[in-house]
Amino acid sequence: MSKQDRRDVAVEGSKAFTGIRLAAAPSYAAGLPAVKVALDHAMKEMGLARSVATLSKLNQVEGIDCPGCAWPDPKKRSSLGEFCENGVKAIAEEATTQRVTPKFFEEHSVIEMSRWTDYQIGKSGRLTHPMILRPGSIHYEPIEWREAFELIARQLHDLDDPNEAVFYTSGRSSNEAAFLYGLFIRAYGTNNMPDCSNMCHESSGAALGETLGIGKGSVTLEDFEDAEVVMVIGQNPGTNHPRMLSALQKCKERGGKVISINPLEEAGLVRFKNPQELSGVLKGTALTDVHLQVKINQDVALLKLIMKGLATLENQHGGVFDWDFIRAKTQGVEEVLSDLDRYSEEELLALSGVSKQKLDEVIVLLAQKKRIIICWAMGLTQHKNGVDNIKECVNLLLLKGSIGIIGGGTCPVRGHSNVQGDRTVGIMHHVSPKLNASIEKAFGFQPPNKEGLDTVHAIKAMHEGKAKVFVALGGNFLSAASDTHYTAEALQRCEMTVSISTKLNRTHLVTGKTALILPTLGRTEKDHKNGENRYVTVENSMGRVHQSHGRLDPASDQLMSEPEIIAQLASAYFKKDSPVDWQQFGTDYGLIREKIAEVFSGFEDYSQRSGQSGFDLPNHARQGDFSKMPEGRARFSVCGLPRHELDEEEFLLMTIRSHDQFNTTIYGLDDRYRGIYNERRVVLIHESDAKKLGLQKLDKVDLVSCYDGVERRAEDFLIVPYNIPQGNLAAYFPETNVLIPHDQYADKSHTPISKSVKVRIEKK
Ligand SMILES: Nc1nc2c(c(=O)[nH]1)N[C@H]1C(S)=C(S)[C@@H](COP(=O)(O)OP(=O)(O)OC[C@H]3O[C@@H](n4cnc5c(=O)[nH]c(N)nc54)[C@H](O)[C@@H]3O)O[C@H]1N2
Ligand SMILES: Nc1nc2c(c(=O)[nH]1)N[C@H]1C(S)=C(S)[C@@H](COP(=O)(O)OP(=O)(O)OC[C@H]3O[C@@H](n4cnc5c(=O)[nH]c(N)nc54)[C@H](O)[C@@H]3O)O[C@H]1N2
Ligand code: SF4
Ligand SMILES: [Mo]
Repeated sequence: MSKQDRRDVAVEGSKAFTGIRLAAAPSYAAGLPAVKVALDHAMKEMGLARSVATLSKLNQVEGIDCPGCAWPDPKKRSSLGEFCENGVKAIAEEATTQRVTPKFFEEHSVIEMSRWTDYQIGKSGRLTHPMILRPGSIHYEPIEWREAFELIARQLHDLDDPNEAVFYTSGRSSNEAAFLYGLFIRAYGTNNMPDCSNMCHESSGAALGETLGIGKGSVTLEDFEDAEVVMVIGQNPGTNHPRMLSALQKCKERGGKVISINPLEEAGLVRFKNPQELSGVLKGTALTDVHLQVKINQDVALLKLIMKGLATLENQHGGVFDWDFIRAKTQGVEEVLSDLDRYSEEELLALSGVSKQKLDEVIVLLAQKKRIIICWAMGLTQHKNGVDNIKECVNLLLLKGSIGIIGGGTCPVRGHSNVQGDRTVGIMHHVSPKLNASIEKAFGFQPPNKEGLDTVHAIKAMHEGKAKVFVALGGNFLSAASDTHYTAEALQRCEMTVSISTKLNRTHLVTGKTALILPTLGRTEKDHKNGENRYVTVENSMGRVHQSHGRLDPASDQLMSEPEIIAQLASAYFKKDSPVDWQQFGTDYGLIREKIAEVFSGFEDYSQRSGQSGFDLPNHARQGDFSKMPEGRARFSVCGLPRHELDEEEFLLMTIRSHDQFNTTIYGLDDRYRGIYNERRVVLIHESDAKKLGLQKLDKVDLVSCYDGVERRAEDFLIVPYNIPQGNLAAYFPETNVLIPHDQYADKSHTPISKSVKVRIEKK
């Protein structure tokens, strides 16, 4: 065998095709096929006993909080199980019986593993021991916990400036872990806290903060029962938030209407067979009343069309806009209404690509309704104008007086199960003088006042050698971030990269000079200490905080909980030289919760109130109270149209999730709801666009982006003709992240432009 060194590590995995099958997309989501797929996954990964132990407690009161998405649990839980197919897949992925042991690392070098697909890497199983990849070595070897902490502490001390370290967070960590992590990072002396939100709902936080004064949504789950209209924009709930379909079903049963705005007609939004109800399994509910097939990133044009139509009706008959609300609670309406006059209907219709007839249906539907909820996700946030996309939704809701009422409001549907909580308890690269003052009061040290790095700027800093240590609490930074090859170089230039992880992923293989893997407990596992089974707490997408209790024996007796790992690292770094007693926080999470309650408002009697179905955090937008805004009012915003200067042969590509993945974790190779089986390297294209390029179904192509004269190439994709607007393409991430330049991101929020990448297609 030829001698290999670290330079041979592959940044992208195997691109070999896996044997595609295409079929018609199903006419409904969920139903019995979902139950079957879920059970197959559970049995294959966990076996019967572990399946029963986990699934019977999933999302039940004081059970395991689903590690999938952040959709909330209903107050009344179903006895048939309160979870979905993808919740089961998330559990099975974590509670798998496969193990990545020291022997595994002895047998497989990082070079060999780097050539596997993400699917193969993930299927290797749970990490069992702390491991180290020493400089120059291509095999990880075991390391004692104590030695690992000492090594990291020494490396952190060796930096010239704490701002040369970067501390990433992914949204699965508990409030307790995230708070302690943020505290350690601030005590160490930096605000370099990029987190997965930066790539996700940061645009929502920025837009909602500026317009309504709170970066979170205003509705509760119960509001769906009272809503007259729910608009689902740029979101695929059938796959990514499956139990949201039950909420839409309830809304429909009470006479509500559902409007979907999406370049794809996602199966999950068409018809839903609720597996938790016998009648649902048999009949199903038609969910979408009107689907507007908008072109990629033309939502602002479409929302302007809707508001123009409503303004015309208001001028004719009145009663369409809520002037009492607008006058009492908002500012800036005149500018927004006069700005609408600058655009012609023809121009906006051509941009948005929707039919006039369907548009009129939506305008009529909205005209007389007030209880309107707008839900959205990555289809709105991951564009250059992501923040404006959301501000335009807020404009519509403010015109209708739909915020701060029962059955109406904003609903950014969050991704990871605790991504919202992590932010609430202090994972934030921006400086908050108020938070710094509270921390100083509670802990007796002064947190740093220099702005920290977000995800895109952290990557740049590492690439430029300005940041040298990368620590990740969860996640898979390399595969999740844009510009995979640039991000790889950034990580490889670091002195040290550290991952606190449950499962093996690509970020463990493309590393700094020294790399450490610190294996941690997952949500499903018992967290025993001093005879006590500890629990953690999380916040769902609607601001409710509750407990999660692990139920399974840990994957290995070497695992440490996330709070304990952070506490040990902090102790190794500070020794005795800190006003914070880190060790006791690592032991007693109740103490962490007491401190959270001291630092943040709304957490009074935290431990006790988080029991049963938990408690709601304060939310002034939900109460319709905008008195804390600078002018005491909610703000309308004038938003421009996005500009995409596309060359003749260029398309706009959205990089989306299949039904068989959780971000960079690939559960399987099928995208059942889109009729695509056993292949991920596909590109969805309109039939007429394919024809124009002389392309046939399953032809092999490369996707190529060209920004600032630099060509980036995603090789080997298969053409799949699909019902998608002309000029638009769709393909899965993370395979397509190689195409997205690291310096292309949203204004203000800095979220990468994952949903509007300019590419051309090259036939092979
Ligand atoms: N099973 C599963 N669940 C998940 C995840 C997962 O990977 N798997 N990920 C979790 C995370 S972290 C997140 S953030 C969420 C993501 O949840 P989603 O945002 O639903 O996920 P995406 O697949 O990125 O889908 C974006 C949707 O927006 C549409 N879209 C794209 N561009 C546009 C546009 O310009 N305008 C409009 N109107 N629509 C557009 C796409 O067609 C697609 O339906 O899901 C969470 N839940
Ligand atoms: N092109 C493109 N890129 C995108 C997106 C897109 O739509 N298009 N979406 C973006 C979005 S919305 C997001 S949120 C990011 C996701 O970015 P990340 O959060 O970084 O990625 P994940 O795939 O969710 O992380 C999976 C890894 O987390 C670890 N893990 C799982 N559970 C736990 C746990 O309980 N504790 C710890 N410590 N580790 C755990 C496992 O090792 C697993 O391999 O990706 C972003 N990237
Ligand atoms: S909707 Fe989300 S949180 Fe609920 S069971 Fe499914 S994946 Fe888990
Ligand atoms: Mo996300």
